Amino acid sequence: MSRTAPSTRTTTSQPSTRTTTSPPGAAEAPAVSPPGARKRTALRVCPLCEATCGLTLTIEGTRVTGAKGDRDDVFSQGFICPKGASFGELDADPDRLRTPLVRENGELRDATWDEAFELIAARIRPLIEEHGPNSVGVVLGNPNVHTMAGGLYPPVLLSALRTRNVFSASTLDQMPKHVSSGLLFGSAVAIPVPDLDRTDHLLMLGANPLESNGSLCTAPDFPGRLKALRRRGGTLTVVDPRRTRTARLADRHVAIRPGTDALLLAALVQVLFEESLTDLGTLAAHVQGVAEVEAAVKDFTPEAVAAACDMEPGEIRTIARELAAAPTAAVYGRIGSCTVEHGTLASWLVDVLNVLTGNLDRPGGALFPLAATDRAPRPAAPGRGFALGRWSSRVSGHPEAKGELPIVALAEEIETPGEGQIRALIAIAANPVLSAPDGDRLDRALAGLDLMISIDPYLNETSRHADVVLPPPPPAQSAHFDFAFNALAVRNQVRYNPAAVPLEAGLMDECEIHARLILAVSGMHGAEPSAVDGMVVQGALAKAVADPHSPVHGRTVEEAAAGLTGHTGAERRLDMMLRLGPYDLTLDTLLEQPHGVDLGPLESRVPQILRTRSGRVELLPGPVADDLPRLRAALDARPEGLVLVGRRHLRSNNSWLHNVPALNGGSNRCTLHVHPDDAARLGLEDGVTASVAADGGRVEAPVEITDSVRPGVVSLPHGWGHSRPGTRLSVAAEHPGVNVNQLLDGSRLDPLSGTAVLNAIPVEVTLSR
Ligand SMILES: Nc1nc2c(c(=O)[nH]1)N[C@H]1C(S)=C(S)[C@@H](COP(=O)(O)OP(=O)(O)OC[C@H]3O[C@@H](n4cnc5c(=O)[nH]c(N)nc54)[C@H](O)[C@@H]3O)O[C@H]1N2
Ligand SMILES: Nc1nc2c(c(=O)[nH]1)N[C@H]1C(S)=C(S)[C@@H](COP(=O)(O)OP(=O)(O)OC[C@H]3O[C@@H](n4cnc5c(=O)[nH]c(N)nc54)[C@H](O)[C@@H]3O)O[C@H]1N2
Ligand code: SF4
Ligand SMILES: [Mo]
Repeated sequence: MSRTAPSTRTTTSQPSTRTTTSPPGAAEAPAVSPPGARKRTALRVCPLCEATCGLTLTIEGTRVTGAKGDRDDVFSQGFICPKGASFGELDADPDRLRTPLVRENGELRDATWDEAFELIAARIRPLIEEHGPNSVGVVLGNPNVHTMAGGLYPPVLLSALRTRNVFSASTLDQMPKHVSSGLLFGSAVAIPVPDLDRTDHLLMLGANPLESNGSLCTAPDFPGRLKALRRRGGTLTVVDPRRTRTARLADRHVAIRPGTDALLLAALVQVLFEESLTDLGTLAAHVQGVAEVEAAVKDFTPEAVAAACDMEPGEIRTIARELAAAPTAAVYGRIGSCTVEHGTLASWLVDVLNVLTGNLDRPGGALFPLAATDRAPRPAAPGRGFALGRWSSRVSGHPEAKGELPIVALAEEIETPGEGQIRALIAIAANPVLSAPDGDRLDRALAGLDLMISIDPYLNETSRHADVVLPPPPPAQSAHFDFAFNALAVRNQVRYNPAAVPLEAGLMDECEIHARLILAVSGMHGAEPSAVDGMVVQGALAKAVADPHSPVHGRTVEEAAAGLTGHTGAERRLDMMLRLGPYDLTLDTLLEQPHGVDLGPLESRVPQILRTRSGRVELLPGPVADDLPRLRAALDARPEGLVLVGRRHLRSNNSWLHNVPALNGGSNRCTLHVHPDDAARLGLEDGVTASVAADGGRVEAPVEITDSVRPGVVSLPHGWGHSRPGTRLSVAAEHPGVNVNQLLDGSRLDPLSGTAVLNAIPVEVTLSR
């Protein structure tokens, strides 16, 4: 079928969704639907969380007026949550920027795209020439994993800039998992995913998929899949200091003391050895270091960890025995096991348990997905391994991980004079003023930059500091492909959506924004943006034609390039990746199958996926062994006072959905959850204002008394604190909430991954007067 065939179900003729790579600005469609505009539908994968549900959008004229689950979607089969349902409201948010902004005499004003990119080119090049590549910092935020532009262009930007000052939301999130995977499997992106639909037993730590809809485990209708696990006789154990909606679904809920999961997991490993319950099965031939792990955990008996975890030793033994006895089982840890003092050790221990019980890489256990845009598999061979700390941050000497420095170091790298000081910052889809520790300090640091550029649809707490704001169009006007989440999905599948409505006059496709930014920072301002994609395609094909395992081996680059289809540079790159990938797919195949292509259940990938130097799973990596004494020291820790943990709400998404009326208010509020016993002791009543103090600062929030938190634990959500001046977030500003990350000064982190400690923070809570 040809590329122009409608790939969405339309009831009127499909408008051209072709995006231009020539200078934009020409009117393509009216911004507001004419009265009586015909209704049609279009398919679009939801970009608002990792579940990647297929939506059917109702479109009147050029406006999205409704969104429901796409029943025919090969993966999500009609599932949707309230965030997906408000896609239209988000898309039409009147506060979204519809023109670039540039700073003039201290004030931001509307500008043309040409003005914006000219300003960037004129200001950034002299800076780089005078102060070197590290004078430009880059911050990549979470929505980059939810957009095509964010998947395709930041790597190109970083290689053009050659800066070491790279920061991202990963060091507020999953970097511990990347590091543990890098060390265990030789690849930071080889992340085993629990086989939700086939497992007999799921041990889940620090995750609340009934609110978050899942993370590092892409599974539309995660709640339904957990219920199905129970229905088929499987068991679910949830470890969480809060009795969450997920915990209420479980056979067993363990209200662990926050921050102690690594101790619990080490004790589970110890019991497996002590009671001879390890059984690696066919994996054994591919694993080294089992005896070394046994020796390393021998002090971590259930009796030794019980007091720190606040659990009974007998319960720990039972959990270990159940895990070993289950026909198949998966251990899965997320935010509450990552953004803590021992995040990398906990992430490592999760997979040590999967290995020792023979569940790694087998159906029903934890498996490595194979995405449509992954490289085609090749024969197993030792790899180069994973190196940590190849360089360090300038001011505090934090080691890099996966090419990034800890985001907690961003402010000091801007503030501290000297060679390598960050003078210009490019923030793409990132709001670290609210998402990262000590936003007040970051606020001051950002205000002192020579140049700041934000690619962001909103003028918010972070982008208000920019000298140039480049707004991407609303999601309905962007094509969509999940580069990140297909590689983390519980089933191999692939979907592509062209833009559902044409680009509004005056807006620019986000891929083109990125391409033009790359040209501007690399001294090529004025060149055609398609040149960026052309260079990437040339480079990738040159490698592929020389690679004996590639489907294009032996052909010329020109031949291979001539076969690519796609209306935009981004589409051609996607087509190339699909053709070089494992499934014999092309862009045309995906356009012909708009509800997606199911590629089957996850399959074994060991040893072919391993990239360690030994070619095996290296079960006790050196850096992990070196960090164990720090965990041993935690055996004796007994925090006296209260500790703080976070929480997510189904109708939230980090810091940026509070401007959508349907998602703000109701039960989604920035309150301090306090257990009734603690409330009584502290003299707090429901609704009073409490003052919460920690080593980084103090905030005030209304108290909500609930026994869903365990005694000794209080909880505040993140992403709130929309009270700063100079933003354009009219709805969010009405219920601003407080910024929980103001309680942190950035000094607490997991040393192996550089990830900020955001959970298990000692706090003092008092009645506010
Ligand atoms: N205390 C505490 N802090 C946390 C967490 C926690 O659990 N507790 N969680 C952490 C986690 S897991 C994460 S991932 C981080 C997230 O932190 P960030 O990466 O900073 O992400 P958001 O807060 O979601 O902000 C996203 C920004 O992207 C913009 N945006 C939205 N859509 C688009 C788009 O299509 N294109 C572009 N270019 N921009 C877009 C939004 O306007 C917003 O400015 O927060 C972390 N912070
Ligand atoms: N609705 C909604 N969905 C989202 C997001 C959102 O903001 N809102 N954000 C998205 C993003 S960026 C991510 S990374 C994912 C995160 O997805 P999840 O990891 O599922 O995130 P949370 O819902 O924060 O669940 C973390 C749980 O860890 C618990 N916890 C805290 N400290 C500890 C501890 O020390 N030990 C244990 N065992 N548990 C602890 C908390 O009580 C909480 O219930 O969600 C994504 N989906
Ligand atoms: S679960 Fe996630 S992907 Fe699905 S509709 Fe809700 S926000 Fe969108
Ligand atoms: Mo995240």
